[in-house]
Amino acid sequence: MRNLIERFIRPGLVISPGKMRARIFTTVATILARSAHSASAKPIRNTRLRLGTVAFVAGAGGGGLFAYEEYRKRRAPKTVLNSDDPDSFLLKAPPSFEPSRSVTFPMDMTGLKLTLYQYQTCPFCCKVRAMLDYFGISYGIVEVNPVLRTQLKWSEKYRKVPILIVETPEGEVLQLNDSSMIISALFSYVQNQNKTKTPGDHEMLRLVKCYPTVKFQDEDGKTQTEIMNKYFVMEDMEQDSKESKEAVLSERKWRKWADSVYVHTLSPNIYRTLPEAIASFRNFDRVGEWEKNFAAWERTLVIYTGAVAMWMIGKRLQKRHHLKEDVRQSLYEESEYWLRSIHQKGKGDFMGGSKPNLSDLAVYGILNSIEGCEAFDDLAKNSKIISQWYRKVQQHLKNAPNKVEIVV
Ligand SMILES: N[C@@H](CCC(=O)N[C@@H](CS)C(=O)NCC(=O)O)C(=O)O
Repeated sequence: MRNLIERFIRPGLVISPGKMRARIFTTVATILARSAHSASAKPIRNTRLRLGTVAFVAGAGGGGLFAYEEYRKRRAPKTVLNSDDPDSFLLKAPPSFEPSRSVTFPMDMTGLKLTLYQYQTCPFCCKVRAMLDYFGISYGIVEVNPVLRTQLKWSEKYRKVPILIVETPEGEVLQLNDSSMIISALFSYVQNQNKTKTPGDHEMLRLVKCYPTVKFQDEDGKTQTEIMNKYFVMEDMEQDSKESKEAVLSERKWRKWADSVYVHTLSPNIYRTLPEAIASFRNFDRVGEWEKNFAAWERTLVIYTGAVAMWMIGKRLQKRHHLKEDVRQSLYEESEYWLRSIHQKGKGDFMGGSKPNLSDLAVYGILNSIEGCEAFDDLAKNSKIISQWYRKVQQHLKNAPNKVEIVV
């Protein structure tokens, strides 16, 4: 039985599932034929014994087949169903929503017109804004109604925020989905521009094609989508030193940690109890200036239905992401882990050393999204992350290029 399974499940052996099944059937049939042959070649003393052997081998074969199928479901490489058309980034025209606010940096040399579709207090949107502010890239903001989401109706396939609309000087209109992809693509663009010193040399479309969306079936057969390379900054690493390669890998690792671990500690904390969930939504109402963008009934609807829904969802998320019974402890522990890792690196106040890198900006954005909530105040009292790191990133952001905010 073990041999049978081992024969098919050799690590590193990639063969198609069809071929694999055919092989199993052939082998089970061979074993059955061999056992029948060897049984008929010798004098038969006990017919029952022979039948028993055949039944055992057939059972073992069936068991092996079952075990293999189970194994295959768990281990099979994710089946790529299709990857998006490379031109799927292109829109015929920008969506018709006018920004309600615009952030302008007079020194912005990108030549791009950016419009961010966002929720002011969504951690992924805060990550994008932190990056844009830090590098002095101008943008307009369209605040999306979190319940009705009217402002996203134009987006055919993707219905999450942030979405960034990029209008290039050549007249192309691009739709960029997913905070990490947006950050990587924009950062790559700015880096390349700085290197070539040709602000007019636009290559945004070429860059975004490095981040295709791929659909695949996960182990439970559900269709999932993934944006390839979203933590990769597209730049020439050939001539870079070993030290800077390590820095690139570390930045990538921590950006991924921010999205796959740290961000998941937020919701169960800010929606920990129903009163806390309502208070959090009231804070979003205030910080997001909802009174400017939404009708009074919309705000009330969002605050109360949102709070009840998120309080219930928060419990599920707590289990799914294996947070502690006292969810605050998970928030404190992950925050301390981040801070400790910076200290262990010993290169400066930030993960990026003496100045924040993209992972610092990602973790900052995530925490910034809950500033004003009870969970943030508790974190400030119970972890040094706020005083020793967060406020320092905030200071760097304040020192970033001159910023002019215009409320339209
Ligand atoms: N991986 C995405 C996640 C974006 C995301 O989940 N955004 C939430 C808001 S915080 C959203 O739009 N949710 C709406 C929905 O899931 O339908 C990113 O990094 O941008």
